[in-house]
Amino acid sequence: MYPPSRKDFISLTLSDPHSHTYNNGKHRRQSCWRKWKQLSRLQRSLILFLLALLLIFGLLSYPSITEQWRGLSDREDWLELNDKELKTILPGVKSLLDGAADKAPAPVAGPHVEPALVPDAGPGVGLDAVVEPRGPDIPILAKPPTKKKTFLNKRSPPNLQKDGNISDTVGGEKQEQEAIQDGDGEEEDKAKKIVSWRGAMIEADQATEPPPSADGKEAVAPPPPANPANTVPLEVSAGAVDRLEAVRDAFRHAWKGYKDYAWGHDELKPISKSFGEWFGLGLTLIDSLDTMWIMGLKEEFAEAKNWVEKELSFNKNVDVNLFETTIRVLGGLLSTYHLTGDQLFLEKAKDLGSRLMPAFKTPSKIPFSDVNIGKGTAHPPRWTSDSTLAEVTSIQLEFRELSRLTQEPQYQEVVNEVMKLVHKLPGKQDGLVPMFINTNSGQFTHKGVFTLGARADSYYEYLLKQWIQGGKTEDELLEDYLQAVEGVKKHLVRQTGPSRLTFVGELSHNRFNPKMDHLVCFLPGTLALGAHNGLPGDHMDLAVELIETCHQMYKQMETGLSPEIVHFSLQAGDGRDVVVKPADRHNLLRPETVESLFYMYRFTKDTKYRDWGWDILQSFNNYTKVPDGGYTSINNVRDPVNPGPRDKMESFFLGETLKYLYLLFSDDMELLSLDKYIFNTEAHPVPIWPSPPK
Ligand code: DMJ
Repeated sequence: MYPPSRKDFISLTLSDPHSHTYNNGKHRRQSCWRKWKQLSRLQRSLILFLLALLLIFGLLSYPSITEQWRGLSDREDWLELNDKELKTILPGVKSLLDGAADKAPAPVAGPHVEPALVPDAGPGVGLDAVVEPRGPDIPILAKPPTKKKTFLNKRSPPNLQKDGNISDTVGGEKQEQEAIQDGDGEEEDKAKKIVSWRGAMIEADQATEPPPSADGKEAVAPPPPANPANTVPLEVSAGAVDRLEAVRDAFRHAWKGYKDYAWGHDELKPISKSFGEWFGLGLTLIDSLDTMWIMGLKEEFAEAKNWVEKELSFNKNVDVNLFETTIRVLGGLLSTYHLTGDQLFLEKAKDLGSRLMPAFKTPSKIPFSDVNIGKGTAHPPRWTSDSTLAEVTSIQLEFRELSRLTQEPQYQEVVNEVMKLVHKLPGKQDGLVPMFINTNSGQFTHKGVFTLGARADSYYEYLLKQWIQGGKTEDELLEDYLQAVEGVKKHLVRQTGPSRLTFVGELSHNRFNPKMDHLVCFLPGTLALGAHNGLPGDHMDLAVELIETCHQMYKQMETGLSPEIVHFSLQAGDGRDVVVKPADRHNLLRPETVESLFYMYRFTKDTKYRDWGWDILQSFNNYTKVPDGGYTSINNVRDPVNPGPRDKMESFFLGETLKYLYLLFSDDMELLSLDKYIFNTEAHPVPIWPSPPK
């Protein structure tokens, strides 16, 4: 008898050849199953456990692997474009702009109201004198991948919220790590529009002031790539590039964004390709007028002038800030009038000046902060009857010049009155002034706190500049300035422990705080200007030390851009000199350091100041230039991979920052000679009045 055949064997050998694969698989499954059954229970458990582990690991690592690949390809895009840009700017044409200065004589007028109804300088810095070589205007930053321009319902994508390892406090990683962990998991503002730039997601309507991280928490950037060289800004051989042309290119790029997306409005929002309105006065356009004239940008200037002629009206029901409107708009119109000789700008300045006058109708004659230029009413901020000290003492250059030009004394009278009151006021400490003054009582408030930064800065600047503007005849101004510089040296100047960097801190009820705003970097330039005008030589020594510190505030940051505020280490053992807190890491494209570099170069001719300015321009191009036009303020100067665009281009970037860079690189010392012009605090030059005959 034949033993009964085994079914599986029979089916295997007699099956249709076309079903081979299937049956073979079945056979394999069956034989695997038999093998599995032959294993001990322990062996089976071990295998199952290993398989489960593999499955979990695979699921977890999938998103990060794909993300890494996506990030890598983005970075390759940037590098490719950086390379292209370098190639296009290296053979830059030597600009003939330096020869464009006007050598016309300064206005004839005394320090008080003197007739000057005709433009004193004529077409001061003539556009016609300028040959305009144009290089290609290729943005250094590449376009972000379009797939990231999207609407998301979270503040930032998951990969931006943890994992950061960039330290803010140089040498203080722990604090940063805590902030990183605390900042995790926010899900607010779900409906807000999110836009992407350079791999980062931001809200389209971010405000100017520090990011919403009241307690120092904020979303964290992804870790830097393994090879940091990939993200470090590419070096350009300084001598090989025409620096003036590079600044003009930067201006054109900024202007393009403004023209395309914000024409006639106050500020460009370059990421969302929209605009922001503050007073509705075309702030950026007016702030830019004299910069365009100085740079010889004829077409751009003509278009802007046309807008001023046809569109700019001050007859509108709008509350404006007296200080900001004075330094940006009134100052911009006055300087453009002086440079061009075009009556249009003086007429506009007169109209605006008269509309600002209601601000001075207060019990104390200290002006209110806000004026409605349509209704002719003025008021303090809603929460206080105080005005900011810097604001009421940094409108004088402009109002005094308006009186000189119009022969109407009222403008000069109201601002001189403010200076007289502040001169006599108790509450100063060795020439240092508190930050607030009450519009009812005319007294200082919040006494005992002293800073050269926000809310006080330009008080000191305008003491010196008014004295120079007025032909160095107004002794009280000089007295107050000299006393203040002594007060600064006595109470606020210190050196860091590690590298002996000189800085200006703050004083709060006799306690020293080693904190310095970037705004304070106007001081080296002002001190140098004073020394140039015959004030003590040690002012210049201090200027030299302070500008080195301001330079370090840029140099020591990963992006080469300064944060808004730094703290300095006082102990030698602290390791690093500069400490940056998480809430202070933003950069608003501010001008103060390049402003001081300009003064320092003019007075010393030391080319290191130009090189420092060049480095700053490179960093602006590397980290704040937006591909389709404009530059943006950023959230984090410590993170070159994700600087965190804030979607705002401040008007002073065109009015001041780029103008001072241009003047820094120009070899023509008569281009707005510092012996003929005084720059207001928004970089708008007005003439120095000649001394009255003796
Ligand atoms: C400008 O408006 C002026 O320079 C002002 O004096 C300070 N703030 C900005 C620039 O930082």
